[in-house]
Amino acid sequence: MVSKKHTCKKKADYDVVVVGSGFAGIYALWQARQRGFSVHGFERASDVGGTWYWNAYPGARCDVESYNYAYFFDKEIVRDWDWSDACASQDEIQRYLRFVAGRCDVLADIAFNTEVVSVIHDEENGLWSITTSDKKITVCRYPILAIGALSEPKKPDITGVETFSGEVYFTSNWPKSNKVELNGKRVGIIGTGSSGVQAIPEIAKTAEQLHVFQRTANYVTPTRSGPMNPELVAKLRADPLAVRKASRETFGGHTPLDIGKERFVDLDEAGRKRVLLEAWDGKYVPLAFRDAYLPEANAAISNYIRDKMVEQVDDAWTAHHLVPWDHPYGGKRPCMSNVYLQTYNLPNVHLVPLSQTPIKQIVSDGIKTSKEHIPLDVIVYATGFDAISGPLFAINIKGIDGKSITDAWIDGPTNYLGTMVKGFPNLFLPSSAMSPSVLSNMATLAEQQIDFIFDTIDWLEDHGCPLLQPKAESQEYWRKETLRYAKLRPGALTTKSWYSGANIPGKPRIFMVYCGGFKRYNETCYKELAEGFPGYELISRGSGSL
Ligand code: N01
Repeated sequence: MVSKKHTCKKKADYDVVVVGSGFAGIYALWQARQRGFSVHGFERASDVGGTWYWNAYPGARCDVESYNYAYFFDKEIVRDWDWSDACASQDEIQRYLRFVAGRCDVLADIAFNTEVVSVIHDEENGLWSITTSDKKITVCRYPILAIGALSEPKKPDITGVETFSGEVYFTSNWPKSNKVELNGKRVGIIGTGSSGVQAIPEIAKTAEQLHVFQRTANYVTPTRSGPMNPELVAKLRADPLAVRKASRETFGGHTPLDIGKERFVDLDEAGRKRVLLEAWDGKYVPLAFRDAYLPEANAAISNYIRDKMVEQVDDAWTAHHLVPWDHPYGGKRPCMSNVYLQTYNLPNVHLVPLSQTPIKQIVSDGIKTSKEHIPLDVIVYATGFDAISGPLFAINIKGIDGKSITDAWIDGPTNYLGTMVKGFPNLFLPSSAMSPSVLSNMATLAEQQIDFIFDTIDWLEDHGCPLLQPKAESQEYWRKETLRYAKLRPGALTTKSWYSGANIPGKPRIFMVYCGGFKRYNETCYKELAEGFPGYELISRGSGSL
């Protein structure tokens, strides 16, 4: 089964095993095939899609533009897929990923409904053993864990969770087969992050009463949802590879379209107001200024959004509590919706700000706050994820000397260039910690990281198939770089967010996203490749460096 093209003598079932079939997983399977490797995929869901498979809650859609949050590696795929909306719904994105997987002819390579439970390094042979939920072991040379950064739901940490006798749903694992019927029911939803903000307006349409339990208010700006612009589509289709190249040159990995052209520092008060108003109307207020990352520009943007949020809510008390006064724009992942705030003007929707009236306990027929007992038929948890490191910790991953990833990262994630960890040679972790991941366009990142991973694998094949791992000093350098850029991002180190693990009790507080920009990240990766991986060390066997 091992491919003929490559000369490596190590015996394995496959050259490459890909775990997960979201954006990165599908592209990894295709790249492996293109480059002549034997490959097999595992997926715990019954279909492709990753995050777009599981998060099928009402209202789920991409809050950034789908034509941008899409693959660009294949001209025909770009030509043949029509988005029905600039910000496509969850089911449309899942259908898109199925379409791409079909076009890439990788569906038959994936074992669906098969969860990977352990990934163990075989030091003697320089291989990896993957054990799946059906107790089978698959041996490979290059495991790629394309399991996403937001695939391990946070377990509810509220007293009395198990006592509730009504219906319980999680936005992160919304039922697919049995239709959820909320019509005429008293629903409580906990959480007002991106998922809650999208689900609340939809649930409010049918629920008899909807109580929203909000711990922290979030910034909510308009989305650019709406019909596709034909001129833009033509532009993207004309030369997808050029679009991709240009996206990798930007800060966030987005197609370089209409972001702010003017700099905050060059404008007077009236000029700044004009730019903010234009940006709000054009629905790109977060990027109103070219230097939007500067603290003064960020403060102006934050205040502008707060004012705009207040304007949309009729009741002054509700408006005040829906506005994030405690952190700057971007400190937490901002939310986008054209309908969220107006939902609170409906008579059946009630905000419960937990800063004023915290939840005391969940009881069999509802939720008790410090002020009242709220009877409920349904509780929806939109409480987020054990992000970035959580999905890796859910798998028993063991590297050199049997050391687990959980132990290696006991004080927080450490790696080099966001994809490889010392002690886990030839194990690749796309969209993991210390990469631009969730602060960039994840689709652009999926293509970039998988390209870089396979360029690395090709290099290893050309150099006698050694094992590769980062040097300790490279990891230390990358940790410092990640921290250096986090310090420049307004609110990154002062806001309690899942970016730094603050949503999970006991999790080490480390800012886990590289925010030095996509361009710099891409250049750093390819400088390593061009220079023969000076930041890494090669291992011939066991754990000794060559
Ligand atoms: O999760 P979250 P999410 N008691 O962690 C609250 C992506 N995404 O699923 O802020 C009470 O953001 C918690 O409160 P607090 C996107 O990257 C993308 O909404 O910790 N409340 C918060 O309000 C996003 O960032 C799209 O104080 C509790 C909420 O639950 C990421 O997924 C759409 C609580 C969790 O918010 C995660 O979003 C949707 C408790 N014990 C999601 N525990 C796109 O459109 C938690 N909370 C692309």
